[in-house]
Amino acid sequence: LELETGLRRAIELRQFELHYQPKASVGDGRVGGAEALLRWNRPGHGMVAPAGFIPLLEETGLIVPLGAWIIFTACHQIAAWDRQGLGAVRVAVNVASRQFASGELEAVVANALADSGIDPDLLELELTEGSLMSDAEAAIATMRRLKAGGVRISIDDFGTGYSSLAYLKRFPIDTLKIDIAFIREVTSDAGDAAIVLAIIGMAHSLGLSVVAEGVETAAQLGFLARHHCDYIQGYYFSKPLPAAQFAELLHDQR
Ligand code: G
Ligand code: G
Ligand code: MN
Ligand code: NA
Repeated sequence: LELETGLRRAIELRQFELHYQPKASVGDGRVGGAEALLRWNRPGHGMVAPAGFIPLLEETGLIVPLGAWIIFTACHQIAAWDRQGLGAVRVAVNVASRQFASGELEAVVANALADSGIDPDLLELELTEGSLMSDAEAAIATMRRLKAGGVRISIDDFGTGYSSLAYLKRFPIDTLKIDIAFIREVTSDAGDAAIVLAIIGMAHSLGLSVVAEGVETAAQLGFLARHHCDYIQGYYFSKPLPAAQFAELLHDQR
């Protein structure tokens, strides 16, 4: 209850911010995008990562208005980097199940795109298998309307949920993000290596791009490069960064 009160106040007091973790192209090492990750600048606790409070935001439904703020903020950040001459940066935002099923998502996205004036193609929505499979037909309809608005869609934590392959081919998505669980031991565990290769091969056959999450070592990157993974995200390249630091990184690579 104390945490819930804290979260409500945090929204009113604007204590949330977004950090941005670079996604680097495996081919040339350049940063073309980022994943926006929520942080709570909680007085007396420092910068709090969301694993401990996202579930409560979902339970209470607070994730719906906060999720709208997240999409709005990400779109305006894309516009700001563009104005600063830092180029077109694609930003992915995580969409919670409850937010995906809220019935408000398309309107929220449309408003954020219109208000920021960004190219819709620069906004990516990361959806989980759980959001998509609870009512797959409804999810396909929602995704089609979102895609009609020009945004990109990826499936997050791919391989840990329960998407059926039959649906995968029907989902109007652009990208699969391979869950960190398969990357961690990809260079030493033959089973994980086989799964990662299968995901990359299947994604490319379906015309999808692939992001590997949680890449921490040069050996993991080497494996992914040899097997034609498209993008990496992970501490090997960079932790999630405050917007100003992410801008410096963009500036340095120009
Ligand atoms: O940085 P990390 O500790 O940032 O994130 C922990 C978990 O919280 C991850 O599963 C991530 O998907 C989730 N998360 C981070 N930011 C957001 C967000 O803006 N919205 C939602 N729904 N989940 C988020
Ligand atoms: O949305 P998703 O569940 O994919 O959230 C990504 C989570 O993974 C965030 O909590 C982020 O901080 C974390 N993360 C990003 N890169 C790495 C990494 O290289 N190693 C580990 N252990 N976690 C990472
Ligand atoms: Mn994610
Ligand atoms: Na993930």
